[in-house]
Amino acid sequence: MKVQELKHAGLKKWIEDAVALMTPDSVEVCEGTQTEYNHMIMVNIAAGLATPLNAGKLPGCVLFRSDPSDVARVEDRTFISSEKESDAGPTNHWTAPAELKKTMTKLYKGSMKGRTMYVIPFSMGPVGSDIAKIGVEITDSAYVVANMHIMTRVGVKVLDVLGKDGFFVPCYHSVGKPLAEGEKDNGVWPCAPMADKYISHFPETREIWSYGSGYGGNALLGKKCLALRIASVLARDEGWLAEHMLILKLTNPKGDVKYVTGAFPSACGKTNLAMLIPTLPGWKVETVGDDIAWMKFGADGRLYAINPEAGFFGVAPGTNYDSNKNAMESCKKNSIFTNCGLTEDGDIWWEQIGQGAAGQEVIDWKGALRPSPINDKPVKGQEIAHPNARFTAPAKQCPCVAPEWEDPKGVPISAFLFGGRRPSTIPLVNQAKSWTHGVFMGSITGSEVTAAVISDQVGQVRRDPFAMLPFCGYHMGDYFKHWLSLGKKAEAAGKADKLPKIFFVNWFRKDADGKFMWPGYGENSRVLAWVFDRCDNKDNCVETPIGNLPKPGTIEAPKGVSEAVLKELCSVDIEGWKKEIADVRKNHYPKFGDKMPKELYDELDAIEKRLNA
Ligand code: GTP
Ligand code: SPV
Ligand code: MN
Repeated sequence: MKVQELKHAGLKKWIEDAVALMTPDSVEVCEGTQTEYNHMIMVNIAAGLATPLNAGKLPGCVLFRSDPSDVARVEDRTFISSEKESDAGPTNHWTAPAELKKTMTKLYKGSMKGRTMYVIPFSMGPVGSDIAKIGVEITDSAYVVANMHIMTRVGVKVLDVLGKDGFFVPCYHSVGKPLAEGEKDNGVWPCAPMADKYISHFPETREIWSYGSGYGGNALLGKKCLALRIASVLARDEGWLAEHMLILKLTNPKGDVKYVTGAFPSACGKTNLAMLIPTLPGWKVETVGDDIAWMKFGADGRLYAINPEAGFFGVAPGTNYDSNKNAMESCKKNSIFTNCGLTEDGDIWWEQIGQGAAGQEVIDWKGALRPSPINDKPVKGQEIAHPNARFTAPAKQCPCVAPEWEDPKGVPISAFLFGGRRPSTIPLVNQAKSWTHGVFMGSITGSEVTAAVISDQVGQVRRDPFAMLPFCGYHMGDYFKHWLSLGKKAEAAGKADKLPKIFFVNWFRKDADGKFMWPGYGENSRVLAWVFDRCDNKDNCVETPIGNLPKPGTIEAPKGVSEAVLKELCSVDIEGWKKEIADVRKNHYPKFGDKMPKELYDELDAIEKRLNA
């Protein structure tokens, strides 16, 4: 479709201005059809950027290899550019909007030369739903267009909802690699050097400007940029929640249903939990979402969640038929693989995929030919797939997707889980004593940093409040206040009992040999079942200084876990917790200065007192 055919004058003007600035060779407005998707894939194959995979094994699938400098989110190059620095807060990078726009305008000048500008109208959330938000991304990357087709709802149907003057979040994206006359990509992933990469958000004007990266959350702007950073600001202003949370439907053996969300930092198990196959007989998990939840209060006082996305951008390494069969099934057709290994017969391969490569040589994510891996164990620094290699798969292909996953009303949430990779101290599961205590738990969430982000902190524990550290579009202290205010509002309305119950979980405790003490994956259903019963106030917990822990016997030890280990996982490490509390008091809360809510300091004092009693 041509720009001239657009009915929305504001949208047309915005595109025309971008064309004048970025000077692409041509412009195309995306219609969202299958033909268009196929064309995008063909364009990428012709440019040498995509390799078609074995159509017998993986029909409709392709593999991309990105530039080694462009393999994950770049937090150091991500900006929250509010008018006032104090509104971005201490955990975000900030530059004044006028200055940042000046710098980026220079970069955008002529940045699409030799390329096509694609205009992608997209809806986060089912098209036309009250909760959905519309964005329009302009991009010079056919890889981005193909991924957005899977991850969001794209095209004419979105323009219809937008009408002549509807609101949309304008999103600029350029890979920052203009082509000279006659120049082609020729198999080289286009992007700009690190120092020129910018992932910028202007919360007041609800704009996103991204430059220099073609990868994941840096470039698919509906996901982290719109659905979390901009949406968290909208949510604060409008009284709802935009969170880095999976959404799952849990059914017990009697057929009773509860919906649970979970906020774990990047690459800490959201996709896996959302698609879990319970080892506990009679229990069932179905997927509503695997990464982001938007939640609004219903008239009944309950929080209703929708998944704003339409696909999964999932971590490939570690995914196999034992750990996550449903993810493997989701991406076996019509999917895009990025930075995975390629076998001689056109199959994908990655570390911990379940087996070696059956004698076949493989091409690694950097394009080098490697001897056949005899097993699937990762060798640090020598990985065949990049540790943040990903699959992009349509959610509707997931065998366990819940029938109501696209219900525009959303699903009523009974429990929130917070968690992260914590090798010590933090128990398997712990229920908050109150909403405020739950907000406290969310606020002190920490995790070992994973390969989902380019950082020199990988492997070290850092605080990642609510798993939103890289995704909160405003001051984190104000964000804590927003969470507290929802509890107060519910209380004032006499509906505090309708709020979700809050839990902290940890699948990643390690023993003295550095081995995981809990098998995780399907065995996490034991914890989900305990949470389910907690929501019904069953007599299955003991009160402790840090919260409600499982009563002995209410979680049965899975195979390979001794009673002693289970006991250790479900008890309070008093000395460890004293250190935890001291660290929060000294190194974490003071970061937020006078924006740090007093209620959370009160919780800290109360826990400290109970630990010392
Ligand atoms: P993002 O997409 O980055 O937000 O990640 P995510 O939170 O969805 O994480 P995901 O489920 O993709 O898991 C990331 C990695 O953790 C994978 O390699 C998984 O195999 C591994 N993992 C997930 N769940 C568990 C678990 O219960 N135990 C252990 N040991 N590893 C897990
Ligand atoms: C994450 O890092 O939390 C992701 C991957 O889900 S990305 O979309 O690249 O942000
Ligand atoms: Mn994520």
